[in-house]
Amino acid sequence: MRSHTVCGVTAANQTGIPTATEANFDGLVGMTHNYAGLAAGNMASQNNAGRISNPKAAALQGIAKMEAVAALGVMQCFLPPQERPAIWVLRQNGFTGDDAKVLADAHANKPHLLAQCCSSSFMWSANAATVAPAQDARDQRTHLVVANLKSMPHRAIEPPCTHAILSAVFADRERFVVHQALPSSAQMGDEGAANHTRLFDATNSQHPATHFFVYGIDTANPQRQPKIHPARQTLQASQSVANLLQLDLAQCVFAQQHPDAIDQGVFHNDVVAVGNASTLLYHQDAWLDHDRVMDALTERVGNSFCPLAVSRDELTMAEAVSTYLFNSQLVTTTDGTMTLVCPSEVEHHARARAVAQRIQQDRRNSISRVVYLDVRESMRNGGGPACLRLRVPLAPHSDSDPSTNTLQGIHPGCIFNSQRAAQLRAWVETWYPDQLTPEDLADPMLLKRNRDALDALTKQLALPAIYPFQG
Ligand code: SUG
Repeated sequence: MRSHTVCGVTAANQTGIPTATEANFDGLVGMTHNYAGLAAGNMASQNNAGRISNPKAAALQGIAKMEAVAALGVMQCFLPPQERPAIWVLRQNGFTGDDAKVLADAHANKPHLLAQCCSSSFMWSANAATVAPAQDARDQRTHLVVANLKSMPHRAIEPPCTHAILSAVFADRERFVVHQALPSSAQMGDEGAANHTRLFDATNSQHPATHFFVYGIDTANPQRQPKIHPARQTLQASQSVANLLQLDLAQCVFAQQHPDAIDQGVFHNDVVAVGNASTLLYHQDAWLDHDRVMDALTERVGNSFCPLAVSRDELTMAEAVSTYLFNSQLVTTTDGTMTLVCPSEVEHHARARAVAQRIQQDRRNSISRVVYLDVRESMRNGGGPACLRLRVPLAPHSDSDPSTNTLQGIHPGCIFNSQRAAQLRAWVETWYPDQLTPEDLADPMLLKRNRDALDALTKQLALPAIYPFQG
């Protein structure tokens, strides 16, 4: 590996105001949040299978996380949960009768299918869609391509509702295009923004942004693929997403995940890399053809490109996977510097914490602060801070001309602020169970409660009907 850890001379200028405002949309944790061991190749999901979950604590951790990130000056928004259990999926699988009978029969005969229908996996909104802002798209509109998540059955049920939610939140068709998920063929596995990073030169708004797509397998050339765990993202899907986003392909870089990394539990690229503006923090063994990838990024991102490699000597891949150092959020704060928002697992791991400190103390990059957040309930299913949020870069706007402010295109009910935080906390306290066991998932009262809770929430947020039960 050639050394790419020292940033270009212009890196110090990265403290300039970002060229585009970025909104972070966190997925609200659902009230059936549980540990069913559903995600093959995701170590935390496998290791915590069967554990009793704490949906209320999980949802409150998510709200506290949003508060902490909003306090850094980041535009914070959120997406409502999906309806669970997905009773319609049970019916598609041949279960009949009223809802209580469907649930009881599924619990008795196909408990794994019931668990899939109860997952709160939509909360990891980094997998909801891939996004490109208006300034990067040929038609000057912001594009969102819903991810098909076809590799994991419990996640493949998310896209229709994700599409309905995103269409309601980004309802302004002049500004936003919400695309349906790609067709779910073997060639088209798409896991959304978890495998996509938009890099740009914060010192030069004229320089086009670079879209970095990472895939697990090229189905036309499949010899280099993992041996143990599934590769979820295909090159073919990444290319189709880039097309739908209306990007100039000259500004896209496609890189393959290292198959050994997938086999060690790197089921998404955001487990080993995080980028912001022209900074890219990543593990040395993240990708095949490391040097080619770095050359391509250096050429496109421009002089301010600031790659920050972490070597395997500093942190093994297994440590990266268990601590989720790279699943931190890297955000530009109001003073123009960057903050690394890490899961508390990093703080409690001496070597991972040392890496975070080393990066923070190195004056050659823009990262001036590290903060630690407790998202333990999500982490136990393999979802760190970065998994919990979908980044939506917005067009640059001038405060003096509010008509150019694309925030106006976002559904106001989904914009997070202190009032909304209080409202969401009260809503969670009212509806969410403290604990959930696998048996609880078959309780018809849980389904009814979930529907009542979602109905109450969508009314509070003034959202249109987005769930199947709302007809
Ligand atoms: O798809 N876990 C999710 C975690 C997603 C993390 N997202 C990002 N890396 N962006 C997954 O593997 C576990 C559910 C369970 O086992 O009950 C789960 O789906």
